Amino acid sequence: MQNLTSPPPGQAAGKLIEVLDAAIVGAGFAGLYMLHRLRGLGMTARIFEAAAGVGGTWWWNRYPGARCDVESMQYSFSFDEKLQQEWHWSERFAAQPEILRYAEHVADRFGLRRDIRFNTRVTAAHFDEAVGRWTILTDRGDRVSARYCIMATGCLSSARVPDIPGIESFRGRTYHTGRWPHEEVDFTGQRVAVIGTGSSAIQAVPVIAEQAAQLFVFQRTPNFSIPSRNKPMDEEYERWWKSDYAAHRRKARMMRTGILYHIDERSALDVSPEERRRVYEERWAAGGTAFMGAFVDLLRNQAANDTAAEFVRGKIAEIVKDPTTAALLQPRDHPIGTKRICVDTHYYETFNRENVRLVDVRSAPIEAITRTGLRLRNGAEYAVDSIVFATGFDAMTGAVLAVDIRGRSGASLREKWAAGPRAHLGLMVAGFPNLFLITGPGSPSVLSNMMVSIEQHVDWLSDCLVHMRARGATCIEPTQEAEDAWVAHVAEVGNRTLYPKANSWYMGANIPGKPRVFMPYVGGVGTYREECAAIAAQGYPGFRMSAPQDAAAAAQ
Ligand code: FAD
Ligand code: N01
Repeated sequence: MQNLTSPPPGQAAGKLIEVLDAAIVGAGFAGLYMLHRLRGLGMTARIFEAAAGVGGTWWWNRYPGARCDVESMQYSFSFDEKLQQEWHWSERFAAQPEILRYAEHVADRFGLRRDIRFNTRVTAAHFDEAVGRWTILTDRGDRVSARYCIMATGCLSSARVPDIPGIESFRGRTYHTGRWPHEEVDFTGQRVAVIGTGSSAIQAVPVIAEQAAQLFVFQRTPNFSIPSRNKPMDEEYERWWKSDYAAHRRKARMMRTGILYHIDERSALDVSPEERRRVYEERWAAGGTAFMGAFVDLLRNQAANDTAAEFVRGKIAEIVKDPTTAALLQPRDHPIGTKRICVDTHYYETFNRENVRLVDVRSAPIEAITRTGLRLRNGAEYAVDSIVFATGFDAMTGAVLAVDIRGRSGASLREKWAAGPRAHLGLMVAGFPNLFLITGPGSPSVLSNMMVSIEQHVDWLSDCLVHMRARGATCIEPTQEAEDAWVAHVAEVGNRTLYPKANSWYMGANIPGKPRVFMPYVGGVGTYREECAAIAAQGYPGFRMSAPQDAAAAAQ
């Protein structure tokens, strides 16, 4: 058992720098709002953030073309009416610098920075049953004692570079989209390789193609992408949102994805081929992820899904002039939408440029990175000046498990999650009292407008802490039965969809050795919100609450 005066096994002692009500790990949107709410409850709280600034995703992902794909009027906080009225977004889908400015504005507006310790990575969090507190260690050798430990570490913050032999021998520059440098990167005149064709590459490729002398896009698996139809913010549209922001947000919170857009309640199979085409054309012309709302059963019924997939494959064939390249770009290995649907600005058109070449690394994988470029298994060599890894993240669990988290009796979260993540409501883990996960696995998280999901988790948790305080409780933990039932429910709902058919990062399939489990909750943001609200209204069944003196007893 760990106490405040002895460090966890294997860790340097470090000085006890402070005693807090709550330690928050991460200063992205989740951490920022969490800190704001906890302060409002009169708690002492501090954020520990590995980066030098706030913004999380938007601090790290500075690659060319990075922007959101949930409309900015919705991809923003709703908790403060003045904030949402006063902030003006310049585009339908804001670019990374503007979203980062927004995060910085929020931090300044609510005076959050004074309680954030930047350039500080949390390495371990160990629960001390004797006192019902967490001991948190950082890479600066600090030791912090906190009643509550809140992981706001992000679902897509653990950047991943594949294990390709020879990376260290490359003489040019290498970049990862999720760890982009802060100084401007200029590819003018360069031969550039982009590895990967997920959302990040699909945004970056058209912009890099405009600079580079030659761009090679190394594709293993093609993805479906819908044009964003991004444009400067329409004043009338902005006025409409702001005319009754609160009411529009309320509706969005009850939508399946937490995004206010029209979902056609018909089956794709119940309409004529002409009507189906008309609907798809309309959605394609409007742009964005709302394409997947064209019919209600696109993610449940393979035949329905095939109609949408075939429509997009047809569009790719229309746009891309070279038939071999077009065929390579057409996804055929997964139902549309079962990997995160991508949203682009002229992605497919980019392959009509003279200086851009698609390289199929499905048939001939990248065998090695050499001093001068890349070599494929078929012996082909590509000499380049820069390599951009658009190779994604150890999603949903990577950042949490990078921290050595130990609960009751020193049990390790890594061990508990060895066969896949287990958390009640995606929020709390049995055996790990007072540890909270914001948008954790088993919650709608990455299948939703993350701002909506972040606010919902932070609000639920804040209300829960108020409830506990009113009852003199300082310790909360889900029961094993409740956790098991929720994990089973998440799997059951997931299995009713087409999602498990794809080798996606939702399934952990992008990380060698990661258990193949569909991690997010696909039951819908509105349904999930109602479930969480009902649990709170009923006095938190499925959770055990206790005071410090009986915290240890509660475990027995
Ligand atoms: P993050 O923003 O990831 O912040 C987590 C923070 O925790 C990071 O700053 C990280 O440095 C820090 N951290 C992690 N581990 C530690 C540690 N051990 N110690 C200290 N600090 C730590 N979602 C949408 O809903 N709509 C979009 O349009 C959208 N676009 C996206 C575009 C890109 C390029 C990416 C990568 C993701 C996008 N997302 C989008 C998902 C996005 O991650 C979320 O919307 C949201 O920004 C997550 O906020 P967060 O605070 O939960 O996590
Ligand atoms: O990462 P990804 P991402 N050789 O995992 C390839 C959000 N996001 O950063 O599919 C060759 O999707 C890999 O190939 P394969 C969004 O949620 C949003 O692009 O494994 N290729 C794949 O093509 C998104 O889903 C936006 O065969 C290799 C790519 O790398 C999530 O972040 C923008 C390889 C990784 O794609 C992650 O997106 C950006 C290898 N050895 C991100 N290893 C918006 O638009 C990997 N790949 C809002």
